[in-house]
Amino acid sequence: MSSGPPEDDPLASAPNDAELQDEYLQQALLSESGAHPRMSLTRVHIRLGRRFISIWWLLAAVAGLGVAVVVAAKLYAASSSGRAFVARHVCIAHASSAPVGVPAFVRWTHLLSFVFLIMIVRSGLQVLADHPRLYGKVHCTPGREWLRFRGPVPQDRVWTAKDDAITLSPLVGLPGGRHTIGVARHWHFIFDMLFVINGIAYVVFFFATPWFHRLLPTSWSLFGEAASCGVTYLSLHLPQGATAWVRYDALQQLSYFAVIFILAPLAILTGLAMSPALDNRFRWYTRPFGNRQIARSLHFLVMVSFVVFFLGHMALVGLTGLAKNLNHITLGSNADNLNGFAIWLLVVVLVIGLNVWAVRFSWTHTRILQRVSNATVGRVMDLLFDHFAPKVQYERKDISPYFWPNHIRLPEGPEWEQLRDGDFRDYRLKVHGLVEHPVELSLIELREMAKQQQITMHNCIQGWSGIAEWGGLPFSTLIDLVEPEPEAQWVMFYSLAKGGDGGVYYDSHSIHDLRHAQSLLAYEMNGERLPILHGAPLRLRVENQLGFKHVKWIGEIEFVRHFSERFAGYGGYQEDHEFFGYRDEI
Ligand SMILES: Nc1nc2c(c(=O)[nH]1)N[C@H]1C(S)=C(S)[C@@H](COP(=O)(O)O)O[C@H]1N2
Ligand SMILES: [Mo]
Repeated sequence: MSSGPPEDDPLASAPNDAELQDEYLQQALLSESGAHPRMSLTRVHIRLGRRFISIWWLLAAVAGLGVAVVVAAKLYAASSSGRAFVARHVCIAHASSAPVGVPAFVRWTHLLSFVFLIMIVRSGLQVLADHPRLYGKVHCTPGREWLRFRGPVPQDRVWTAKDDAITLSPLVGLPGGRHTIGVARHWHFIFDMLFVINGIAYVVFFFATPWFHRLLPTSWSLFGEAASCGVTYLSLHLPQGATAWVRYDALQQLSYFAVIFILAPLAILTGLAMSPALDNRFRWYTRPFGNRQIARSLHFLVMVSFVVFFLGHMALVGLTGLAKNLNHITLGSNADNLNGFAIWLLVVVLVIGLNVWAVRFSWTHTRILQRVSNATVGRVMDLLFDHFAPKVQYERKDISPYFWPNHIRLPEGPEWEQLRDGDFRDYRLKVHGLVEHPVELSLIELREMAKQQQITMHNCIQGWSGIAEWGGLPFSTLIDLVEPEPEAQWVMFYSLAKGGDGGVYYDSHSIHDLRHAQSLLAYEMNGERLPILHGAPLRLRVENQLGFKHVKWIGEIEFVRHFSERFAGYGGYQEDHEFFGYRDEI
């Protein structure tokens, strides 16, 4: 019986981070080609019924609507009823207890949320580029997406989700390149955590000080006043009266309130709704957002709303007295000098510097970024998510009509061909390592042991998902059969296929996760024999983890003390080669 990983994989003996990083960089920065187009507005199409039309038409329609609204507002504002409405609802509310000025706390949290959001949006776009389609239903059927950033899915060949990923310029995405979702997620989650901490600090301050008088809507009249502001702004005038130093106008108050107390929480909640650990355990949590795909679409629309708000906010800051406004928000002074403007310029330069540094760091210190993320984000995920055993079951009617295939390489070579051509009669699953009873099991033996069926949602890290029925051997039965030794805490799954850069595709799971009722060695999909495309003869299901950890074409299983003993030591092929997080439950 062999011990250790199969094959003479060079990485098994000499894991070399520098080489892996180099390979990663080369792959990710492969120049744009037909198969890997760049994300650009020109390629974005939105679906109208059965047809996809260019996003430019939508933008033109929005611009046309904007002009029409301005004309209507101008006509209304000039009419007697419009004048009466604006006079009756005073745009600048007279909240008497609101504090004057901008406290240091608000200025700092404002600055930090700006910096964090830039990083979050840029890395989020990079994540989006890895599956550049957005769906309005639970299924991810090609042609049924409502928004796409590249052309239709080719029908004449197998087209995996990896094939579908597009390239992003580092000017737009963090870190830029193609299929750099692992690194993008590290930045995304690190800055998410900072954003949340900053947000919590702000909310505490908000309710602990009189500052809440500035923003909290406490009377219905505010909406009439905001409408009056709207008529004024849209007819291209500025409201007269007190400045933001003393109080916000009603529209400003409502929009700031909405951004902080509606948009930001929605960003967090819709983001969490994409987690397999949450979705496959607490369906009630995802349900208000519909499902993972709708949550993903909403997450995107929240991002668009932030960007639109940001542009409008900047424009109005400029139009309503740039120098003073910037003094308010940077220095907390009401002076008319250019000090605030100078500080603003400095911040812009520093933020650009931060982004240039982050892109460079992503490529020169990829492993360090991954380790920092594992030690922070990974730890938090362990603490928050790890004890949730997946248990959600869907019904037959929920099964997805289309299930994306995903891999870079199928198994190959004469041994594989022999197995495949023999209908896997000669297939033997080898289970070894730190166990009392190592075994080799044929498919027939596996089928005879115990069978479980489950209808679950598969969550790919790239963004797509699919519901399918899986039938196979509950992993706990295998654990009981082989009796792991006490020091065995992790289980390695070695595929018969290689990964994209060569070397055995593998991943690892804790025995804790594998004892969950929904951890399965599957040989059936949707009531039929598992197709080769989806991992025949045997593939893994561990429903609280992302798809890349569900190894297909399993050849060997090894019980070990810790995954760090194998290959480069980060827990799996994608963790070693693509710098993914060490267990991705979100
Ligand atoms: N051997 C092997 N297993 C693999 C992969 C792979 O590339 N090689 N891709 C993983 C990824 S990223 C996903 S999302 C799922 C996809 O499973 P599917 O092809 O059945 O959809 O398989 C996982 N298992
Ligand atoms: Mo995946």
